[in-house]
Amino acid sequence: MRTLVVGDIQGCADELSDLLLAVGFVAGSDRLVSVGDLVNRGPKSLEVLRLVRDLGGETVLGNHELYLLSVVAGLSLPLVAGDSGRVEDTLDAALAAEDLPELLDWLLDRPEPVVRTGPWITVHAGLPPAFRLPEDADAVNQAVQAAWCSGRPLAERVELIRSDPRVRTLARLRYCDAAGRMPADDDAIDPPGFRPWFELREPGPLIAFGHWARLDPERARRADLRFLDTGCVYGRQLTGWLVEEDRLISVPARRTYWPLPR
Ligand SMILES: [Mn+2]
Repeated sequence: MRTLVVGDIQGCADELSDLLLAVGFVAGSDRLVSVGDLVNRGPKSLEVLRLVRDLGGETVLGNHELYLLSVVAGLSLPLVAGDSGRVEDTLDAALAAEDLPELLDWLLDRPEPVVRTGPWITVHAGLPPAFRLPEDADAVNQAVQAAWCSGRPLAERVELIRSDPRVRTLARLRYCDAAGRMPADDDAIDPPGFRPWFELREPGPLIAFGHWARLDPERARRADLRFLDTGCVYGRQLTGWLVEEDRLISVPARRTYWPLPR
């Protein structure tokens, strides 16, 4: 049995199929783990959710899954073509899917919906400097699964999850300061007083992460990091990490689905 940890897919179902083919992925025997952001901006979000679920895959919550939840719960309005100033979403097919409730349960009703622990760590964006393993991971995972399974109305459950500052940080962190504070502008490049989160953590267990298509992979080249977001939706590559062989493998995007911001 092999394990493939795949970077940000963002609706690029064709490239996910290409990557599975490239590694000779054996359904039913090999294991698939996603770093999150399965959906949005690419063309086939629903197909990606179904494919990863049907392969028995696991994922952690990315910011785009949190956004999908917000839209489903009526807490955010979906962005449509023509909205001025903001790019549109590509979640329509997922939002209309009859099996969306089952797909959301698959995302959230699991023991480790936010941070996957074990021989290595899987998280969407990163871990702040003081985040303790496994205690803090256990606490946020339990909080999110408990909220999702609380039986409360959907909007209340999603609000509980998306307003949890730990969830927000783990799904969005790029730069922070020594206290774990993030810059006001999420998209700023090298904001003064802040550093990439991994430069502020002591070396520790190996962490697989994504969420940062503009990060130079050389900057994250470290024995205890596997950085997997190579910007497939932006026309670059989809990358996976074959854990047992400790090998990165990438397939090219079939086209540019979205402009890389800035
Ligand atoms: Mn992300």
